[in-house]
Amino acid sequence: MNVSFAIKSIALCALLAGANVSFSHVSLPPGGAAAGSDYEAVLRVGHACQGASATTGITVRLPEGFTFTSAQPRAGWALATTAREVAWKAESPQAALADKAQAEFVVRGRLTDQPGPLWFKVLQACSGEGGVATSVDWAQVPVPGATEKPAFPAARLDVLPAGVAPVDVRDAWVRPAVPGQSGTGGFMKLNAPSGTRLVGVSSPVAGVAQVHEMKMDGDTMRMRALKNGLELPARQTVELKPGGAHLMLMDLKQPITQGATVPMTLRFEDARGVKSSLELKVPVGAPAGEGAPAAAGQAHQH
Ligand SMILES: [Cu+2]
Repeated sequence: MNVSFAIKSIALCALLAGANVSFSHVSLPPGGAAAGSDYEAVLRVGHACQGASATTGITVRLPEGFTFTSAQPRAGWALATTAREVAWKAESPQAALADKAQAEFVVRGRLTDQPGPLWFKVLQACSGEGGVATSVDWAQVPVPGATEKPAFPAARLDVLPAGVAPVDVRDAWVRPAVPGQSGTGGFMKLNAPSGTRLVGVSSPVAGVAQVHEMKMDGDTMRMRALKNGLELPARQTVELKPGGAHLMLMDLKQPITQGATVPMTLRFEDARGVKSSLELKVPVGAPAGEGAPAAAGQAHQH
């Protein structure tokens, strides 16, 4: 495996902070999915077309590299599918999705063996003032190297090479440690689109690294290693934070100074026993901002 491919960098993606989790367009959960795997594309719609009062239709054009198997029906909506397109249409104005309501439209299929980004293009049909029909085509694919974000981006899925964990990591940081201090903590937000378990951590700066939890022992709060790892339920953000579960770096081999970065490897194992890992470069010091991705798909290397 190409190492630079697997290393997910914070700095490269800082400019995109928050863009992936925004509900301002039709999107897929960040974090990606393994090449060759069965994948449930959960397209999130967070609002109607601009100026419209309701969403009345969603049509997804499936990308090459995604082999359709099924789509989730929606009560009150007609569902029409072909190998390349899935369309939901509200059967009545009452069934339409109100402007601010959030909804998920689910397509299942199998992913290509080829790593790289896949783009799901989504036509959102809406109804506006007096029932006037409008639509937005979320179909723009960003041009590599372009600094400007497209106004109507297609929903992106990062197909990850074998061994790279389909887990989104944000707001990662390591607490500074002065010379002589034996240990410090690492903190971040983890989100696994299909669910997995964080089973281990390692770093060249630490002789020993563990996943820790905080537990009451009598009336004292103590930390201890999580023997079976930390469960990451599908599409739920699990926060490693001071006072809670965290990454423990012990037997430090160097001072951990503010502004430096700490390389670390997170190891995961999913319910089927498939192992994967993520290479991170985590900044030392408090997180720079909300939502900064520490791990983004390889194609995030804009
Ligand atoms: Cu600890």
